[in-house]
This record gives sequence, C-alpha cells and structure tokens, in this order.
Amino acid sequence: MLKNMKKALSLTLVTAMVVTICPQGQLVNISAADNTPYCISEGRPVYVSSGKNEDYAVDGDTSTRWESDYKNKIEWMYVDLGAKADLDHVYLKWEAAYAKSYQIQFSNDEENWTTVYTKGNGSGSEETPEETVKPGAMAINIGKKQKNDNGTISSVLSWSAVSGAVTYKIFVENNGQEEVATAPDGFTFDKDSRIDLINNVRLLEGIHKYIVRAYNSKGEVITSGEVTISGDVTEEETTTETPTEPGETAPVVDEKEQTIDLTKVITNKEDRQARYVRILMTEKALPDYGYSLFEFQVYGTNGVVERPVDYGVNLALNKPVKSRSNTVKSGDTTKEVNTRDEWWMYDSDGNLREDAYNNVKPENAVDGNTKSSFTSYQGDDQWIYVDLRRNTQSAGLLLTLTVTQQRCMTFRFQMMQRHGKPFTEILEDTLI
Ligand SMILES: [Ca+2]
Repeated sequence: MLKNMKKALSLTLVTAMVVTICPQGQLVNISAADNTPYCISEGRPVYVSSGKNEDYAVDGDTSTRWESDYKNKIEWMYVDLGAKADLDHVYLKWEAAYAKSYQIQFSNDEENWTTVYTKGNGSGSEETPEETVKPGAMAINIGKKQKNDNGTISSVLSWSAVSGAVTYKIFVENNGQEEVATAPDGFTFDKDSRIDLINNVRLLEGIHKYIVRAYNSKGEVITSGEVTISGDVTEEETTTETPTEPGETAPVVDEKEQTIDLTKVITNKEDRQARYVRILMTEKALPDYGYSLFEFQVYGTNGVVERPVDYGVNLALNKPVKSRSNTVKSGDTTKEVNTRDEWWMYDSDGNLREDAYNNVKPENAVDGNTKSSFTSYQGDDQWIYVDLRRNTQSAGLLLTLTVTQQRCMTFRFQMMQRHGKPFTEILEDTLI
C-alpha cells in the first residue's frame, strides 16, 4: 500500500523513519485573482460505457489510462464537474488505440446531451464531416458522399446503439414534412425496420434533416437523433463555408494529443456552460482494441475543483542535499550508509552497485523528476535536508512523500537560517 501526502512548508526539511521522497509535481504559476482557466475535471467522478480504471483518465497523470471494452464501436466517457461551470477547452491524450472519430458533448442532467464538437466521422473516411448533430442521446454520423450509377447521391448514415432498442427507422424532413428515407436502391426504411447501426441513404437535393428513431419491443420511440445534411454535390465540392452550427475545427496537435478550443467552436459564452462533459467515441484507430485514453481533461472556471495553489519557483531544484549517515555493522566491519542498504544492492565482490545507489540517492529528491526518489536507510530517525544556498523569507516548497512501509511514521519539517544554527520546528505530522 502506498500513501501519498502533499505538504507545503518552508526551507529545510527533516523526515523520520523509512521514507521515500519524491520532488514536487507539476505546479502552475497563477497570479492572485486570476480568471485563467484551469483543469476542473481532475479527480472528479467519471462514468464510462465499459472498461476499467476510468478514474485514471481524470487523475492528471499522463502515464495512467482507461481502456474500453474491445468489442464495441461506440463507447463514451463523461465527467461530472460538480457544478455548471464555464468551460474553455478540452485536452485529450490518447494511447495508440485512439478514437479517429468522436464528439464532445455537454449536459446538465446526464440524459440530454448537446454535441458541441465533432471530429472525424462514422464511416472511416478521413474527410471532414459536414454533419451538424443536434442534441439527443443518439449520435449520428454521415460518411462520405458518393455518386451512384443512376446519378443519385448517397451517403452512409451510422448511429450509436441505444440501450433497449430493438429496431431503428430513418426519416427525412423535407419542407417541414416528414417522409420516410430512401435507400439508393429505392428501399424505403419505413417498410422494414432495420436493426443495423449503419445504412446507406439517398440524399435529396437541398438541405434536409435526417432523423433516426430507436424503438423498443412495444413499438414505442425510446429516443431519436437528428442530422442536417445537404444533397447538393456542388456544395460538397466547395464546402469551405463556416458551418451554421459548431463543427469541425483543426486545433489538433497530433493524433494522440488534442486540444479542443471550445471558445472557437461555441460562440456564445452562455453556451459554454455545463456540469457534465462527455466524449462519445464513434470510430477506432485500431478496430481490434478498445479506446484507450490517458487523460480527459476539461479546463474552465467555476467548477468545484479548487484552483491549484501557486507555490512559485522550486528553490530546492538540484540544490545540495544531505541525508543522515548511519553506522552499520556487518560482521567485523562497519560502514557508513546514507540511503537504503540491502544485500541485493551489492555485487558479488561486496561493492555497492552504482545503479542500485542511483535509485535511492538523496539527489533524486530534488531533481524535479517525479519518477525518481530518495529512500532513506531502513531505520528510525532518518533525515534529509536541502541547502537552498541563500536566505529567503518567502520560500515555499511542495513535497510529495511516498511512504513505502505500512506503519506509523512521524515526520517533522524544520528550517535552519544559517549553517551551524539550531533547526526551528515548522511542522510535525504522523502518517499511519
Ligand atoms: Ca491518467
């Protein structure tokens, strides 16, 4: 079992018992009364359609990840920000099994979702989609348009599965009148319900709204989704206009790391408010695997996650450190050790292995690398201190202590103003 603890303290520190000390984590410099957006999703409750360890997607650690079940094409994840917050941007860090197509959606009741951003499409095409998905529990994607032999235009329409649905029907709204949608071969979808989640539809000339309805076994509509699409070929070929609804933008850093600037895809500030933010994944980069996401971070203000404290510059970074020297008796000889000291850290000639020492040396505690650590000698009353090389009145230091033994540990933080002077107690605490 590991226990982590963060403490703010000043100047020099002293610890007790066997303890591993890692240097400070990532700190964000933010001035007082700042309105700068920050990560308001970290550590918040998160819900997924499948898979384990969903908390890893909001833990702020880019080395831990969530992975969905590998079977389904459609998966989702949403985070509860705890309050209707002002949203600024979403940051995604994917593993190799990323989503080629996905949507960012908002909700305030966990039931009705509004799609505010769409990347890719549902057909596997690399082309920029032209659809504008309306609010609804069912996400619809329009694939690449194609010209049929008979001169008509058609496109692949796919949608997300709805729990409890036994059939789906496709309709098209034409001049305010609802009609059944038609397939390129003349098939009308209303005649025979289809349970497929993908269908080829013929596109009529002009702008039309296509509607997909999900029915339960009693023939009742559970939910529906809508998509607006043009059947005009000329418009498709010159599709450079600004979309009338929030749509695709190109803020992508690369396929694995993406930032969606919500201020660019949602014009009105009032529309950038939500308590729940969802990512609906509709197309896999690696079809045989689940979706795999290291981080799903939502940035904004007025959530419930507190703004990170500004600890300023890390004054201890790579400064001289010293840990207690322990006199250890081994047979007839004695030796001085200032770190963990185990038999397996020595080679067959009895010499301390350099790689073993490098894993535990005191310098690891101030190297700015959260992956390296100092481990003290395995006895009580151990200490490590750092010399900041100057006197300062406003020094601050954030320490992460990782206790590697499951037992009571008392530690004290102390400071010394000048070499040779007594230490002054700053803080004493006990971990159990
Ligand atoms: Ca993570």
